[in-house]
Amino acid sequence: MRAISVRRGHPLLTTALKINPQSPIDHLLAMFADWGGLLQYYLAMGVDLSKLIERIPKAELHLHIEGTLEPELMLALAQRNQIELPYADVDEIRRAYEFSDLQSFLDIYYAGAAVLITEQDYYDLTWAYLERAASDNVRHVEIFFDPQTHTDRGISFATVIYGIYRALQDGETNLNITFRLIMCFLRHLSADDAMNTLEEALPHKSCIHAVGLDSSEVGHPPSKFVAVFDRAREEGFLTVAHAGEEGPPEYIWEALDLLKVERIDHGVRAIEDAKLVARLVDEKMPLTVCPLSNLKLRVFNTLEEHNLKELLDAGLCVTINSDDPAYFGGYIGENFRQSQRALGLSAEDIYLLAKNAFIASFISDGDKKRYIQELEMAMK
Ligand code: ES4
Ligand code: ZN
Repeated sequence: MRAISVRRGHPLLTTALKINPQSPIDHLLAMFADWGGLLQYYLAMGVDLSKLIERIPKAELHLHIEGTLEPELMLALAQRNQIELPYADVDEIRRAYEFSDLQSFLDIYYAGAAVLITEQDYYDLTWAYLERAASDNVRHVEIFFDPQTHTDRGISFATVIYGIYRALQDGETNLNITFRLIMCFLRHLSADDAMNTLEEALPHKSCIHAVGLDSSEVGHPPSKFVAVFDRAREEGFLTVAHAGEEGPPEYIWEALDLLKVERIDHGVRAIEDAKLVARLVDEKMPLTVCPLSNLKLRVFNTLEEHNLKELLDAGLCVTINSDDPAYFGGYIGENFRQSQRALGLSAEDIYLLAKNAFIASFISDGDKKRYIQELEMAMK
């Protein structure tokens, strides 16, 4: 299995030598031509970097707080709020997580979020995530929340944001994790709905750093939200957008040119467009990649086939994140560990991925420097 993934996946060999990665003869020729690179690659596959991964300080930049709702908490909140769930126990909930694509996941994800009612629910949800993050040595988080998932059920914007924000403040004080909050618009709903949500958020502007775009990608291009993002930037918000997860590279171009984003969330389909890759490299545009999410939603069939290493080697500012860890089977540490094993990432790759996240974050240059120094200490 592994030899096959080397043949397909080693970008130095395939791009520099223009070999046919499926041909065993070309593979052999390439092995002689780039012995050092291949040797390094094989060595990295066998090395146990889990201790290094565990101890390095991390920043997580792509995390939907609603996607951290573990089955245990879902059941507890359903009971507390007297909500009927279609599941009897934790095992039944986990068995329902049989996704075949983004939409089949989103259907279950929005249904699960219906147990969140009170400010305390939002606090408990966020606090549980922060404790998990602390155990992965996460030092900074930039979390997404989807107000429309809640306000459309009659929950007030204030309830949602106060609960999340209070937990984040407590996390900063008690767990030493700094934070930014990013409000996402659900792209399957109308641009008018998004504009109304933006207006609802304005009284809470000081708590929200940026706006983003998530939910069903295909058929809902960034161009649908130009006016909302223009207004958001006028109001002082930074912008990000999910693009190139299931959607085509054109959506990434639109996110850059029309929504003027600071980061692309996912962006893995950029690889299909060489001009786009060159632009992303040139602009040092970060990609918040989520390997286990992409695996679970079948963006890639196996983790060995994920293009994260290719993107990194192409010079892109790639970061590793967990997206919706309660649904996709792993928090950020697990995303690092499984990616390292499947792709043969070296200690240098791990360092770069962790450093990129601090560089790509929305914290001050002074804080970035401080965290990167911490990272360099942990590498020794
Ligand atoms: C999401 Cl994986 C993913 N993609 C788009 N929107 C989302 N919302 C929560 N998870
Ligand atoms: Zn996401």
